[in-house]
Amino acid sequence: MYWQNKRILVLGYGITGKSMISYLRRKRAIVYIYDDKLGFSYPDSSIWENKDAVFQLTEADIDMLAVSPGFAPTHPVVSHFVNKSIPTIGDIEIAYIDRGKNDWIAITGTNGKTTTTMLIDHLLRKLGENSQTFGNIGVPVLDAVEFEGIPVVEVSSFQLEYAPTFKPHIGVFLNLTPDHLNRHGDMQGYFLAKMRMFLNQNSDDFAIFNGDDEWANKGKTMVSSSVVMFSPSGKDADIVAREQKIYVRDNLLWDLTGNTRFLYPPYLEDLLGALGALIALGYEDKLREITSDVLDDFVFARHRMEEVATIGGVIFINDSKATNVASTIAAIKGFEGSKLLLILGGSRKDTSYDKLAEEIKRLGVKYVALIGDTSPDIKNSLDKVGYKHYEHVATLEDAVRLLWSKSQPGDIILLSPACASFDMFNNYKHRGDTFVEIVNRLAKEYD
Ligand code: UMA
Repeated sequence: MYWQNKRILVLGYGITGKSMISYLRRKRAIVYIYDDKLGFSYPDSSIWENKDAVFQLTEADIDMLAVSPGFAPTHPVVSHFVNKSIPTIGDIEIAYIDRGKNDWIAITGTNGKTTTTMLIDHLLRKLGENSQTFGNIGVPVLDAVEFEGIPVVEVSSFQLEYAPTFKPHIGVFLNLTPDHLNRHGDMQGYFLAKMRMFLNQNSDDFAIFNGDDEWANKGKTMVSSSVVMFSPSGKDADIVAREQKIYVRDNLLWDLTGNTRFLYPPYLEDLLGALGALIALGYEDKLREITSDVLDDFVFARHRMEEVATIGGVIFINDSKATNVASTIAAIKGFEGSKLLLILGGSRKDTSYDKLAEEIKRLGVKYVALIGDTSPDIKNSLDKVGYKHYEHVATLEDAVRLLWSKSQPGDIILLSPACASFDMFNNYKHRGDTFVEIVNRLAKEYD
């Protein structure tokens, strides 16, 4: 009963915070709560006090901080207690300690984490295993403590900042491109946050790295675990894709000919990362037996290249989960630019939009609607490359209607904002759902 009578201050009253509060209370910890929006709450009290009350607490009152991932280590409440040498942990750390098993499969990277997590879970089930997804995908990791099967966890860099001893048996590193730099300072800081997951591993564990990614190649030199490399572009690696086929150490595993969903480059990368995890677990022969047919009933996550509707021959796609530049570039590369009308913009993350602007120009994207806090920054990048087919609008609805007025049958209207959503929405799901509502309204008007 490690948590019994421990005085723990939980930061955040969202998905993670609520899950930590109920878990720790069940373990008979003494739980204080703090949230910027709600204030401060003493144990066994249902009253929210003024926020500042939290700063009255000292090391004599609190044994530990249980931090939700959204709180940066520089948050004044976190700093207040870290300066008093109070340890900080998060839900992954608590779940890891209490589960006490070396069977975690964890997936990290900038883009594709959710799809890869879902693919590993899907393939394990097809192989007759009992598995379940947890973590950043939206399911609190503490639900994994009592889970009898294999936990497959999507892990963000934010969560890893509060998971000092967490060690997955299998860790997958998909890719690293600029994101969350306002939190991690620079790419090196972001990289090291992701690498934390691998640094506790030993030679009995496996680290799966994407050989096509420059940062993953750096990562593989830093680990003590067994390394499995994969390469979507067919470079020398344990698992490669060549001419629509997947090979494991030169032996054919799966023939993907005609499988347009998984030959789409971002998904091919996710699939190879997932196969890396399964092959490390010893499933190579069984995977060969069940063939790639097992992918046919895989359902992708919502808000990721989700086809919403076709109105008057114009296809509307919701890619609200594209909260960074790399993700949007990957999305638009899959289309012929001249037919593409794009909604961009959202809240700031200290990112440059120059590369995205270059791609928009190069592909000949038909029109861009800019929304949100970052629209002046994106405008500057578009101006720099001489791209002129854009307009600022106030709302997502205005953006959809503007692009609709510029479109013709055969075109694609894509929400792939390259930015977080917090300036106008609660999160990317809220933004995606709003987009779907607007498109459905438009469909009704058109009928
Ligand atoms: N809060 C503060 N101060 C802060 C930050 C948050 O008071 O500085 C409070 C908010 O008022 C709110 C609560 O904390 O009441 C929210 O906590 P949170 O931001 O940690 O979010 P959760 O609801 O706990 O959801 C988190 C993840 N969110 C973040 O990391 C920002 C969810 O990932 C995850 O699904 C969930 O835990 C379950 O594990 C979302 C995400 O955007 C999808 N992740 C980022 C990404 O994928 O890029 C990392």
